[in-house]
Amino acid sequence: MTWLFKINHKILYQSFPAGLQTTWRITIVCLLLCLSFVSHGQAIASNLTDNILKQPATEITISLGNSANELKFEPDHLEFEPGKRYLLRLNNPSQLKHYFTAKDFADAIWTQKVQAGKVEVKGAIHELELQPGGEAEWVFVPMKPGSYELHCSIAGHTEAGMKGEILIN
Ligand SMILES: [Cu+2]
Repeated sequence: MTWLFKINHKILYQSFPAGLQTTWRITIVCLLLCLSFVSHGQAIASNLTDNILKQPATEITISLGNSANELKFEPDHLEFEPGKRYLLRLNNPSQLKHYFTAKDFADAIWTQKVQAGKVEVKGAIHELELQPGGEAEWVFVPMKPGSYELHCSIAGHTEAGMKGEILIN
């Protein structure tokens, strides 16, 4: 590979008029610098991802409603630190269907997976629907600090108090 590059370089170099040779040399240096930065950056990124995925996940549980069928999240305030790996366990102990809706929060995290029963979903998730007795596990890494709202999008539930706040800080 190197010899091929050298030959190509030499041929190209000699084919340029004298004035352009310096420009060519500078271009090559810049190109090589760029390439080394890009590959270095990628190496750092993949190391980071590897390290984060090896982290044991911090477990946090949230209930959507409760056994008395009160319309609230328990707890209704969650806090996460950016760059740490979390396992959020969601459950619905009530007799009503509920949603965990937190679109801006979902945009501020990197989701590794959502698992419900024997199904594992990868990629971006914005909303989870939990049937009575339902359970789900959400594994993610918070990325963007901020304060995000959480609510249940079933008609009337947010108004009745089924809302909360999620902080990444
Ligand atoms: Cu609800």
